[in-house]
Amino acid sequence: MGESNMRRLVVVSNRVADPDRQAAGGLAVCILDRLLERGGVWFGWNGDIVANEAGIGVACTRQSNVTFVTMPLTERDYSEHYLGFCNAALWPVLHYRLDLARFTQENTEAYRRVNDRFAEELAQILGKSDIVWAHDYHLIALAAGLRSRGIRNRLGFFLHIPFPPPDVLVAVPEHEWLMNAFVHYDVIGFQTKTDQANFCRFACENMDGEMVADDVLRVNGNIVSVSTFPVGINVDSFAAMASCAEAEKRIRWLHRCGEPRVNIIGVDRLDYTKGLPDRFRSFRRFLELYPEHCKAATLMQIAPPTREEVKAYSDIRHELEALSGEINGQFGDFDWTPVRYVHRNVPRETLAALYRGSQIGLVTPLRDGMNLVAKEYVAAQDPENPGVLVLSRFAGAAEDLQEALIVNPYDADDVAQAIQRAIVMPREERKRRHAALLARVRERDAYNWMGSFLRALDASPIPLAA
Ligand code: ADQ
Repeated sequence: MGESNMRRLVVVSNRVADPDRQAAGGLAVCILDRLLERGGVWFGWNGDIVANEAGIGVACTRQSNVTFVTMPLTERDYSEHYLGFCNAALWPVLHYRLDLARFTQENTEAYRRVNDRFAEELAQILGKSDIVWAHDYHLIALAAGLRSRGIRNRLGFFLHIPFPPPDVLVAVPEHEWLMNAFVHYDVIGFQTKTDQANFCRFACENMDGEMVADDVLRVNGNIVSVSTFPVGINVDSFAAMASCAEAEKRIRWLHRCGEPRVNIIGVDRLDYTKGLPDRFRSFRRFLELYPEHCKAATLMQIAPPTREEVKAYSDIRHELEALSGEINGQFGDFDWTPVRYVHRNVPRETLAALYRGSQIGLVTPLRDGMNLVAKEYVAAQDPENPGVLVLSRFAGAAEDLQEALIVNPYDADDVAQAIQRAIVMPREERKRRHAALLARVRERDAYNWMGSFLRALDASPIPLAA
């Protein structure tokens, strides 16, 4: 469908991307590109924190035909809504980690309050025919706030993280309120079929909803289109970064930093969902089971800090530092450091080169919505001599990327054996697996993800809500 006659797109996300500070190729860039193409608005938090509500002002800036409408959070909102409910309650529960979830009544209230404030401000700027696309778990209740203000526009939502089965979801305080608010969206998108099925199960079993057609749910008098839209990357830009002359130089450097090596790469935000301690333990198990690789195999783990104000995040940092010290102490030698642990952000160009220079991409989250690192690793490989992706069965990406070596990240022996299998895999098998993976990554790239979601939102036969 041509996009010229399409309605104005209003993207809403917790954090609005700063157009001047985006690394090329990220998901935010893809969204921005599409906004620039069709014109639109990006609405959300600007990252600033003010003392109290009196300090909240809505700011409007323009770049080409995109308007950025942003506002700050108060200190209290930041602590109770963002850190408290979003990142210490919803994030762990939606990743099946009830053991790490922390709940307080104040935090739940703050989530309501901030969603309501977003709805209030957004309602003021919405034109009659705009379509709204909200992103992620911070904004589940936004649609209900808009509907209660009489907004009848088409509203879409995409969840970037997993959606757990009903038995797990009910651990969220006031989950009934939350789910009743959720179903005011017209289109709800998930990363995987499993997430979609979990959501529909909750709606049908706990809310008297019913499936009225494939992917169409009637619940509480709303008709909701519920589908899967797996997130992807910009394959060509990543592949180009990985094979440019500068990348070649970096790869030569990587290979020169020691004798012939098996380079294993891990790249993740330092988040407990990414399974980093288990990964380090698996690597230790690999060195125990296959001592012939001592002095040859190195795990480079790049893990930039994130959400450090939440306790579970500082805990994991300490655990990882202790583990990498232990492994290096136990196995390392004056000419070999088994684990190289880099706790900071790295430019995307460097990441691309590191992926290409590594024989194994180790992507072993305990639970992940999709995991774009797995796709970036595939895109960065030399098709004539590709590395092997070792991928957790609990990453959304595993639904699609079946030609990877699929592992159980909780089982150190399983992961250790997969590393060994990757090392000895014949080139022909690596090429065959890589070609199949690359085709899948290409087919489901960032542009197709956006395009298919927007098509569903633009053109779905759902009547506008009354
Ligand atoms: P994240 O949990 O952030 O995203 P992921 O999909 O792996 O996880 O994306 C991380 C991105 O950050 C990748 O593009 C990666 O290259 C980049 N990155 C990681 N470490 C970096 C470093 N040290 N320096 C620079 N860049 C780094 C959430 C969900 C995922 C889902 C995405 C998109 O948790 O499951 O895939 O959203 O929907």
